[in-house]
Amino acid sequence: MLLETGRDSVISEDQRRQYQDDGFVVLRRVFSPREMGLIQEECNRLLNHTPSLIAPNNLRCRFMPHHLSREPLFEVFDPVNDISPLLQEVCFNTRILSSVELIYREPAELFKEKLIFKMPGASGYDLHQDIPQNWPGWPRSFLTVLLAIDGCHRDNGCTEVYRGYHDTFLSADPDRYMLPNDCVCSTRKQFLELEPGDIAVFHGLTPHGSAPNRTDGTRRAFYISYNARSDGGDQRQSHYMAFQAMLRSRMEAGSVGVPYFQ
Ligand SMILES: O=C(O)CCC(=O)C(=O)O
Repeated sequence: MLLETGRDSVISEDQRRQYQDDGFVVLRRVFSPREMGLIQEECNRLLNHTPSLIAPNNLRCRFMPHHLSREPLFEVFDPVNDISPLLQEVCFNTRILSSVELIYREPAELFKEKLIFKMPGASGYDLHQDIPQNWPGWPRSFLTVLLAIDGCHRDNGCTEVYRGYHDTFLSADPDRYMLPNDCVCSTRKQFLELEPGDIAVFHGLTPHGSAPNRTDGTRRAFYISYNARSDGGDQRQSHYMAFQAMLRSRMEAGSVGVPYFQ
């Protein structure tokens, strides 16, 4: 066990209410500078010492174009726990898990996890809701804990969320994942500006996106998603099987080479 033990839930009743009302909440200094040093080193190890993993045909990896040159930049490991015992420990750390369980008022299950390296110049994400409307059985209780590994600010493309839309799908077309910008009101936008060790929790229907990283440093963040146990139980394995089958058929149709998982 590398992370500190002994601290339980970090969410107050007021913060829980805020999550219910707004669809997101920010919790500060959940992990200490020492813990964040370990997590940052782990991200360096994953990026620099496992270069054979990072390939367009590896189903674990995705790339994002540079916002100006369109050059593809490595973006994400999804999943990552099977190659990082430390990040797996983060997903089950009681500070996170008991906060999520207080929100749910019942046990939580890990649904998926992804480690995003937003490289210098990487494009942002268009506005979307995480729960795909056309994916039957996707748990409605799906939420994401965003752990800031580097400082997340406006200049490096922090996640931007919109308050109070988390009880409904916004797209009129269930097959359209990305949303038009005018389906949300700009006055409801909040930039999730976070320091390393802070977390934000946001609901799977909270519309969000981000701007490009316009700095010369990476902006790493760990996105850990859960569902309430009563909402389908432990679905992580079945989710990844279905997700990778979808990626595989997309890649095969796009003739980018033979997909594999490593
Ligand atoms: O990290 C970002 O820039 C946003 C990521 C995001 O919106 C997502 O993964 O759903």
